[in-house]
Amino acid sequence: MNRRRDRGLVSRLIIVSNRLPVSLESSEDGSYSLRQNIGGLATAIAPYHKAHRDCLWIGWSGVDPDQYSDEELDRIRQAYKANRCIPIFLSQDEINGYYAGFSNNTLWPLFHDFSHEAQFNPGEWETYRKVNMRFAQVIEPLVLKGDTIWIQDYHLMLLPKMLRERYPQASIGWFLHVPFPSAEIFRSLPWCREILEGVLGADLVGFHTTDFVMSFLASVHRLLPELAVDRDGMVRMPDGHRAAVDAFPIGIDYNLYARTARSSLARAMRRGIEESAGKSTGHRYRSSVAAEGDAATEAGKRDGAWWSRHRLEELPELTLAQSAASSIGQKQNKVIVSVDRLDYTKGLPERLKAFGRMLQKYPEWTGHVTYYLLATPSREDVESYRRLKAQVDELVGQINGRYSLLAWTPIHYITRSLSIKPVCGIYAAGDVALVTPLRDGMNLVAKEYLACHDGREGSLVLSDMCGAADELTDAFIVNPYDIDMVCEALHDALEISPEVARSRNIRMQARLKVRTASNWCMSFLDTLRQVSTPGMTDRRLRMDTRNQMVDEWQKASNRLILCDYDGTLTPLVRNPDRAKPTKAIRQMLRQVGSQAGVDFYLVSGRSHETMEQWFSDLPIGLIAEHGAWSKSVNGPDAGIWKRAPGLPEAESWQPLVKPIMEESVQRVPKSFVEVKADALAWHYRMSDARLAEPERDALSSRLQEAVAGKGLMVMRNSKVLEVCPVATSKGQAVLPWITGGHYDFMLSLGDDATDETMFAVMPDSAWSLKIGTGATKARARVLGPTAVQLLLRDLAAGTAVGAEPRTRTAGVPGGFAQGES
Ligand code: ADQ
Repeated sequence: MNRRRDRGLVSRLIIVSNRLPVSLESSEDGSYSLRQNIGGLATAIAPYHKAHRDCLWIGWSGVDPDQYSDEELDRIRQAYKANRCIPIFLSQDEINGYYAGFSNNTLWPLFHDFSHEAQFNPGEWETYRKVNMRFAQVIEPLVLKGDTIWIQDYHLMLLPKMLRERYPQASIGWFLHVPFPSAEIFRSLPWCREILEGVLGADLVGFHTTDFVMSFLASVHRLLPELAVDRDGMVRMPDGHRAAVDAFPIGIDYNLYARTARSSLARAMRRGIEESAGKSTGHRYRSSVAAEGDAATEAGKRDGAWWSRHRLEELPELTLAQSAASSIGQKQNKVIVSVDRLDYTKGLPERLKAFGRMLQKYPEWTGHVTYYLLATPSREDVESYRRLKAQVDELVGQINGRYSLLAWTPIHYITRSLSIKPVCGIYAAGDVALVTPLRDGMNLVAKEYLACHDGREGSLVLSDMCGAADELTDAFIVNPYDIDMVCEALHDALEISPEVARSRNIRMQARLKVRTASNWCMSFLDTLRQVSTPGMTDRRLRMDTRNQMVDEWQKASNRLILCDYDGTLTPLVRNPDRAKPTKAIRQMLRQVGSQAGVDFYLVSGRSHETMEQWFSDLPIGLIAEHGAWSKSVNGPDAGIWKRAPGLPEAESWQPLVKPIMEESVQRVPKSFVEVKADALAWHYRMSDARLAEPERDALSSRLQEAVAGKGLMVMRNSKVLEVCPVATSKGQAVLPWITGGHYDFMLSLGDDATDETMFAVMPDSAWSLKIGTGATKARARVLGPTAVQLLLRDLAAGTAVGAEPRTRTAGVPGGFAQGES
């Protein structure tokens, strides 16, 4: 029975993922508690879940129900419920078919381009379908009208359609954390059409990168040719529902990693690593390496010892020891780090071979570079994973056996699972991080490493087969299959000067600080709301267009932003005085306005006195009263309020118009008149619309009559009726800036009819963004102030980033240092 209840329009979020963000721990007294899981997904969404008291999270508990009595299971449910989590219990057969089987043995390899590892087992597919149905059945009684449901990852690809059939009006999002393969690979899956149709039950289908979006749409085009993709990039389903497909690159909690790297435990770990790598202790380590070098030289000369039967070149160990000794004092000791789950997608054997090749090709690194390899085994019951573990063990053994000195071992191989503090200690100790997956949706390790090097040097060698490479363009980008290329990049990364490494990091870190996990979460949910709102999909600002805008912004030298305030930068509120800028908005305006080559203007209908009071201390220009007043941010008139020429004097008309408006104030409770230097506005946002709207129409006619022939006009805006001089409009006011030829990037943003006058005068090459519904001349549309704030923060970080297009290291003339000097 459908027990869906009506809760009005309040939107509550239900998150659905394979695993819950918390794991069960039982104590000796028989009670149960829950521990927060670490990992990208849990870290990204858990803060939203915690902050919203009515947000629910549904997922597999990891608890085997056969191990517990009914009473114990009830207590476990209660423990989860206290954390607003609803556990799903799966039997061993279900886990084998749905999780270990179809998810991990079919979808995981296929989606990571390892089709040769993929198994196509109809029984496992059937269990996958049944478990997706189980999820739908658990969710069903919990869904209320107006709820938003956000489903995560490849384990639950059939669920969006199952829920759509139950709730045609629900707002459903689905996000894939791993790559989406090419149509050629995807179509080899016998159930590929069902999977696509399952996912397309969502209103918003999200991926990490625009490349994955394109692969997905290519599969839709090829496998479901009957479905049309409309000009807004939405897939039309036969039931009339439309699914938007877009990219949302996930971030990390930057401050958490930067802070944890500074914790005493992480600092102690870092010191320990540096000492054992011979970075800081120096003396004993050096004397041992030197002694071993001497011994090698000695060995070459003496007769009678066992090695005398060999020529030196047959015993490279001896020359290595000499080489290690000879580079003492010339080579600073360095640490390489990597942190992985032991999975074939992570490229561990290839990476180890590249490290081995570097020691062979550049023997001066012998004794002077230590690789800390944290690789925790996973899925050990699967044969291919066991084989991988054996291969990695063997490679580590070979390299260590071949190159070790008495006081130095090239690879420290750690297979334990470590918690966040030691992991941050390892990251912080690394002069170089070697992050070379053969395929990865995003890869958070690369981002975490950079956060642990906040504001300081430390080089990143990064595979271009992961989503992170799209954003971290200042890294040493490599093809992880190309052993020589990784070897060279590693050598270059070790040799790079600290100043250059630091400046590269600062650019990447500026971006990571803005594109955080919580901003990713906000951005996905904001877009989901937008695509679920009628009238909001037309000209939606998609990720590819947004990227194009950011790209043009970065290439420009002189940038102009013209931004409305109420309803654009900040939400519309019932009492206009309450729209005072928050600390976060002021901070953002300061950040954007203080960038070199950026002029930011707030273009508002508010009085210039209010604008002065709220914003005069910020490095931005102000245009007030729809253009009647303006204050430049630079030039000879910078900081001086100027009144537009030729306006009728306020004393000549305000005494006549104000009493007419005040009559309406008498008739409509909670409405009021705002007096500006060159305008009068009747506000009725706080009033009952049934009373206010007929009065607005009547007042509008009375005002039209009263101001006829006086050079004044009556403007109708969102819950405001305003009288102002004909000669003023935002469009008129911004003309001097946009026609001056000074700016090579221009962006205007606004939400109402007054802003349309601005959009109308923008040149074709400029950007314009409409906030909210309604006909518009703007180039693109976003939902509301949240999207505007995220975009402006991103642009501000982009100015700091100034990233070059992504290039693989080798094969580029001048190598990676190009453009650096
Ligand atoms: P994962 O496959 O989990 O995520 P990744 O993005 O690298 O891959 O995140 C791994 C997380 O686990 C990181 O937070 C890392 O610190 C931690 N970790 C890894 N190995 C560890 C070890 N040996 N010990 C302790 N901690 C370890 C999936 C996709 C990714 C995508 C994320 C988020 O496969 O491509 O980036 O989701 O969407």
